[in-house]
Amino acid sequence: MNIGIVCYPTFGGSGVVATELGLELSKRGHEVHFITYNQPVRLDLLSNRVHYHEVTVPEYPLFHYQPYELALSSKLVDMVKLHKIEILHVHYAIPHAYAAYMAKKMLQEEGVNVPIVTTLHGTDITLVGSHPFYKPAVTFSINKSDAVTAVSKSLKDDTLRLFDIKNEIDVVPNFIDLEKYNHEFTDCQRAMMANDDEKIITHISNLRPVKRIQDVISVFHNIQKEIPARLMFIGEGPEKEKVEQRCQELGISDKVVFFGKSNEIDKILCFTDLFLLPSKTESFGLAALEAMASGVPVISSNTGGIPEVNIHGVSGFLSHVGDVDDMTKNALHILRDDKRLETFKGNARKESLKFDLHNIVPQYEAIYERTLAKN
Ligand code: GMT
Repeated sequence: MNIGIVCYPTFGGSGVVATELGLELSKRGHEVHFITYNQPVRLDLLSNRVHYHEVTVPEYPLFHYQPYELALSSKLVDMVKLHKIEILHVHYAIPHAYAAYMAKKMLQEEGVNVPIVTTLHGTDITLVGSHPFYKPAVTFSINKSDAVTAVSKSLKDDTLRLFDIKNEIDVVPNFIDLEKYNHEFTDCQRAMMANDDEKIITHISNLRPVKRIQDVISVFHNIQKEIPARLMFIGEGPEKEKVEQRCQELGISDKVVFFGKSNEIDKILCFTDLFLLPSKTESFGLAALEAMASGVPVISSNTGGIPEVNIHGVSGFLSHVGDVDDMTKNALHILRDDKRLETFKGNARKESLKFDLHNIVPQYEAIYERTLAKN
């Protein structure tokens, strides 16, 4: 198939999933065209079956807001015609599903039919999309898509609860390239980061309020009172400064490292003992899955789709949102006993196998085939 993929090209989970999907589809013999405003961060391998087409939005002083949707839909029209793209897979409803529908309508005028598959990722539904300012457009775009997928059962339920949806929604969970997180061959630089007796705890996110980074600090603060430990933060975002300041106030700055944005999280996860994800809401929790694939147990909140990934008492533990004491108790339960820690590490890796990209990517292929057959 000749597939067009539209996504946010950033470090966010939706962009990562879209990029990894495109790369795997190309390995499976499909032609893949990424259409977005920057080269996706994990798209470092351009091959003869992977293409990137940049959407540029000319700046014009009349516009208070530059019309990205318009530029995107025009680019989609051009690229579908030029490269004979058969199907468009858009990740994140806002504004991608809307722009793709406009492109589809324009193409129909020229006798070209291109079906649209929309994948819902989370904040496009739970945080942003259901806002009254966007809701009619998001509802319309989902209903007009030729196929709709959600990354967890929880997100599907949220979508049906928050919007008036007439379309079927298939649940296709996020996936992971397990090879990439197989640390047997990684040169794991643990000694550079911590002493042998210290446990390493990691958090990865875009450090936005929804991630409840203050809870990460509170849990870590409690842990390091009991056992020697260090905390690694990966990512950039609006909460970072507040968190740095809080670390100073608590006198733990020397035990906390901020790595910023990184494309090599596997190299940090390889020496991590425990992953913290106390989010307020999370449709899936790709970062938790990446940790588990690296054999890292997860202490998380029990919100949204996280319980579909992190299995309570097996790959880690779940607590109510904001229950820092319970998270601390669970973290110490795992970290205090090396034998138990090894068991949880093994379990985490084992649970991640359910999300092997070789099992999940064919589900998208089947949806493309079904959608093309109907159109
Ligand atoms: O979590 C974020 O803030 C980024 C966001 C995104 O759209 O990139 O992540 C969402 O999609 C990811 C990939 O499907 C999911 O793993 C995340 O759980 C989801 N985030 C939220 O629901 C808050």
